[in-house]
Amino acid sequence: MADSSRVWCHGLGARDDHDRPYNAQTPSAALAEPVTPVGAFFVRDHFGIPQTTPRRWRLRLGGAVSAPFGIGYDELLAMERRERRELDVVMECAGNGRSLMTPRPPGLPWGQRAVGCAHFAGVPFRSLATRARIEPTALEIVFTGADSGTVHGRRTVFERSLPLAVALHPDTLLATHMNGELLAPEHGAPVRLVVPGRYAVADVKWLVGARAVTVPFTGVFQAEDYVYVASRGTPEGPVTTVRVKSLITAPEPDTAVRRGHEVTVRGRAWSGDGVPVRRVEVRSECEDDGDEDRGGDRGWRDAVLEPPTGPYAWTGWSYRWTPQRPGLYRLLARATDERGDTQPPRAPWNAHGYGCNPVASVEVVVV
Ligand SMILES: Nc1nc2c(c(=O)[nH]1)N[C@H]1C(S)=C(S)[C@@H](COP(=O)(O)O)O[C@H]1N2
Ligand SMILES: [Mo]
Repeated sequence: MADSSRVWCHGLGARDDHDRPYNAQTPSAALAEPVTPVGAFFVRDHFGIPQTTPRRWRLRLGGAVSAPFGIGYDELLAMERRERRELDVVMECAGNGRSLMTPRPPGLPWGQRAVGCAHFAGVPFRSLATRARIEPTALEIVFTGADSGTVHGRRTVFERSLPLAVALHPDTLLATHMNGELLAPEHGAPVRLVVPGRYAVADVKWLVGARAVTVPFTGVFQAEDYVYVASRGTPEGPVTTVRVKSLITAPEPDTAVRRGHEVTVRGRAWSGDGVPVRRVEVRSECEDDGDEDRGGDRGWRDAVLEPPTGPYAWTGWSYRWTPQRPGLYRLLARATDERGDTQPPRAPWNAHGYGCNPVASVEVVVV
């Protein structure tokens, strides 16, 4: 289960190539930081980075509203000065971990690092929606990006919808800043949507439109891709809430550890919809050792949790481990959230490879 995808090339483009998608995982070292530096933060785009400038940027609010309007960047920043909201948010691609699934579903072969946590600042979408006066018949808001291309043989723009209640939640932001800097082009400059606690496909980058609709939206990224499909059968619906998950950030895979010496196992854990992580447990399994810490549900020990920096941030954890005998060990970590949801022992398979949250593991050698 080693995460060998630090360098991989499927779909990899150049940051300054505006015609092809640029996709990259967060480097492991950056995951040791509570807030992921912008330059290290994973990137996922489908069509390349559209060239928009703050001066030309405009967001249009329309559809089932009684007062449609457009807003420019300066006006949005002026609003932000009055009602700025700042949140630390874990952003995770719904396909993160896909390469752990067997058989591997089609799609980008992400390892476990299509995830990061950043400090976002912006204006609640709710404030603009109030001004547009959404009609009572509206069901969802469709958010539109400035990027477009061909998917499954059809031209499409990047669009994704949210149920009205989620769109109007005070923490659903039109973000202009990430980690105190203006948004970078690859992360959606000048304005992106941030929907804390949902898989990152909801966080529409290069946002240029929001329209209220009275029937469920069936765009390609809503009804064909980014949906759970258990087999080749009928879709079970779009990916929404982030599933509880953990990552081991130390020790690095294949580290050699001296027996009798203490090693601090560290990592991060998070869940969706602002549900706090209640518990992280760690277990060690020795490949050469039949009994002790092996099998079933035995051998799990509680890690120490650090308080997260906010309701949507991840929780740092650590566990002191002193292996007594030499051998090849596997360290496992399992997070449980306040809802009681926990990570399954194996990757839960689905046809597009979404929501992959099996227990985290890393192999180390004790000498
Ligand atoms: N306009 C637009 N928004 C988008 C995408 C895209 O291709 N176009 N990709 C989505 C997906 S699938 C993910 S995982 C996140 C990634 O955000 P990041 O690149 O800032 O990490 O952006 C989302 N927002
Ligand atoms: Mo994604």
